Amino acid sequence: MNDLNNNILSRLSLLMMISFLLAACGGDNDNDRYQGNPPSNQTPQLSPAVGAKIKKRCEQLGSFQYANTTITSATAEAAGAVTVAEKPIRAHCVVTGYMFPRISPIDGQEYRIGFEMRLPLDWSGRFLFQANGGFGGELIPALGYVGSGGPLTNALYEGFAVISSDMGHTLEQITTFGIDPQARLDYGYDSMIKLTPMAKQLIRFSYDKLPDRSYAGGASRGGNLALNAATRLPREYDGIYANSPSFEPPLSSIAQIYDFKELRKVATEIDETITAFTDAERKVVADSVLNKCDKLDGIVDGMVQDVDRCQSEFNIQRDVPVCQGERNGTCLSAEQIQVIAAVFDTPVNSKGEKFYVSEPYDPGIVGQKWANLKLAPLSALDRSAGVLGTVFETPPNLLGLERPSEYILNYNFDTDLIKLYRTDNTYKESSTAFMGPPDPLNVTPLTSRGGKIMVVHAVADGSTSEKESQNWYDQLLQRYSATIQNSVRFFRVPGMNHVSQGVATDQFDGLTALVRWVEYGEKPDRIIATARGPGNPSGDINSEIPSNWAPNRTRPLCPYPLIARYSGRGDSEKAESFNCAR
Ligand SMILES: [Ca+2]
Repeated sequence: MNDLNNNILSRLSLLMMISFLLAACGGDNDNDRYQGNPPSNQTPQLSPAVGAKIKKRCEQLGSFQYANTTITSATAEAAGAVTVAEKPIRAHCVVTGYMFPRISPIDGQEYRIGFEMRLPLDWSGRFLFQANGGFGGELIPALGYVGSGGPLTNALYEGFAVISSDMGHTLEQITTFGIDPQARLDYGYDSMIKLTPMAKQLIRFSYDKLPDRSYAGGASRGGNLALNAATRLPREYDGIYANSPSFEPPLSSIAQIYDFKELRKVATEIDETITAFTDAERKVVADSVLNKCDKLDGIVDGMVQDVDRCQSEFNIQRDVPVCQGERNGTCLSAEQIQVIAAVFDTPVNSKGEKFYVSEPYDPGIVGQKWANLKLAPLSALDRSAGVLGTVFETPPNLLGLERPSEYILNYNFDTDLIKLYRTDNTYKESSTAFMGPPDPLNVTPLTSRGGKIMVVHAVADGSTSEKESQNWYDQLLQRYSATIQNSVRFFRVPGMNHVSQGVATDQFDGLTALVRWVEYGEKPDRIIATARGPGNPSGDINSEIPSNWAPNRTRPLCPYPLIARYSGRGDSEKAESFNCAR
């Protein structure tokens, strides 16, 4: 499931003035080298976090008190009890609890916001809000994973204190929580708003000081939530990290239904849309894309870095072999070409009105994860239909729960989309509003005080289209000019599928790059990404890496609109031979 969209500029100068005044009054440890009147395209440099040792035994953290909060356990986790890439994670305390228990007046269900927090004994002075993906409902360990393939590190390993939450409902409630209006809001953004100040006070209780620097990060829906933090909590967070987010989750979800209905037209088994576009046929299209686009970045290496030029160079109607007889895996039928073109193009209703974005052509569509998402069978869509109907529509539509196939197959893009925008006396915010981010171009409350935002998006995503992030960044460039690159950057990962995998260099550490930027002013001019071929130190091998790639091929991820272009010299398997250039 997924996750898009918009905004205020008149308050900019006032907000900047206020933030400078606050900095001058000595916010925790902001340094003062930008006090005074910085040039308008400068933002203050936040100082680095300072670490601390925990001041209590783990068990003592159980006595932490905070309004509307119950601690259920506080235990010690020894060094190495959890690992990342087979490396031991430092000793830490694990604190679990919940906030705002209540009985819903609407459905009589008990709801509460469950959380898990991990606090290193030897702490870096940093806090991460681990924004989780999917529909919530489970307590994913607060290790601080924020996306990418085969992570070699995570926030807990790096010494952050990390919180994870179930977003205000349990797994058992996952298909029905949308009936309760507050549970909708907690899932959308309100649990984060409630958890953030509590987590910071638990940090103070543990280390006798608040976090110096706070970050929100996640992938997919988690990336969307992190972007919600950017505009809903711009004073609480210094750095925002989002991998393959959606800016409009309700619409990206409905676009999946749209794709399914298109693909069904050419599926040989009607509800198994993998038969509409088989592995072999995806390879045919990927090879056709490579044939047109691989060389555009200066080297034929199985990767298409020049994503934008490729979209104009490649034409599926013209460049893919058309079957002369039956489909045989070496061509596409004429009808198939129309359907695949519609799937990649912007979804439209019967009047031609667009409601989501297009998806770029990229050779990474051969990836199994792309297929699992884009070519999901009816049975998989059925599992999400209940949530779509109950959480995203106003009033909640139980059809998705009771007869999911009917909900999917009868979905009407002319008359049903409006339900995503509706409110009534019980459900006072529409899903397009509460899923947010509410005003994604309004980044200056965060950036004017030195905060940074980093968005990474897979080009062959299959779920949340890379075009969502690209359109957002194009609008930021339009609104704020190129100076926005001092505070907000967007990186594309060619060949990668949703969050990770695909035919790509999908292993990278964006969070560390963000920390270096926020706290040390080191602009992320390139992030080194590695292919996870055999021998990768994560132990998590990507079996889709072609055998003619070095197993540890590296490429720079470049800040959009720059692309990784081969310099013309040097080892083409190494990032150092590539420049981030136009
Ligand atoms: Ca290439």
